[in-house]
Amino acid sequence: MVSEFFESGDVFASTLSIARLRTEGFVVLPAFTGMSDLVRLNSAARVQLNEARGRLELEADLQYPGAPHSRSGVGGGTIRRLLDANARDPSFCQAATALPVRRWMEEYFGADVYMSRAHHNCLMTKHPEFGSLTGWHRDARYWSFTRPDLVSVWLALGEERVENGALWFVPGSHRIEFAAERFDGAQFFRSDLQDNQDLLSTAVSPVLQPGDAVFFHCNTLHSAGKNLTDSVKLSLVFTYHGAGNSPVPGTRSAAKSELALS
Ligand SMILES: O=C(O)CCC(=O)C(=O)O
Repeated sequence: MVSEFFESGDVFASTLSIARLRTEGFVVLPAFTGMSDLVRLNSAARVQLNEARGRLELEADLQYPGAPHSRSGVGGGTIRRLLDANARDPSFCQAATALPVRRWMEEYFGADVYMSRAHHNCLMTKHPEFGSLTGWHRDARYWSFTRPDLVSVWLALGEERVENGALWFVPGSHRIEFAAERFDGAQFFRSDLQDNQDLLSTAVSPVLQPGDAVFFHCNTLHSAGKNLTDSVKLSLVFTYHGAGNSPVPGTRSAAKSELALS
């Protein structure tokens, strides 16, 4: 099947968005997915969510604020992430490996591109009521690569805004070196410190329309709130790095082989 993914966005003129990502740590690429692909992705996502097969991460397992207390309690079966997304449906794999993604990443990294199957690579959900909020963090906190230079693509399958738990980002935070004490034991950015509060007051939450994508650096501080609407929010998330930046052997980052895009 010839990919028509992302033809609607002018991503081949990627230089500006790459410059923005380097400066801000994130960049929104509007209408990144064409309508027919978006329809396909959404129907595949609903099937996956209903079937709830394969490797799943439940809200109850994470115990983030607002999560059900246990798997056996009320809402205990609420799914947060359906893992191994690239292998779940051909449309997901196509989205993850689409030519415009590859070209953008090749230009950004200046190297051949690999997708991590160990990190993200998921259909991310945010359910009403039992979907938890995610505190301020850097994705690189638990990742082990030669260097922390990876970029994730977050593809909105529906509208994302503050009310349904959209992402928040701190512009430029990927370029800041923080002392270890600015994070708590679980590597969340502490909100009890004045310096941290000052920085977090600069955060923004871009509204995403269905089919928009936000690309963000693995060191960009980000968070997300609860879903206060009555519809589940669905997004596909994939993470990329350049050749020469490898997962450290023996770590979780090396637990699954990489997918070569180039
Ligand atoms: O949707 C959310 O709660 C944020 C997810 C997130 O930031 C992550 O998984 O790294």
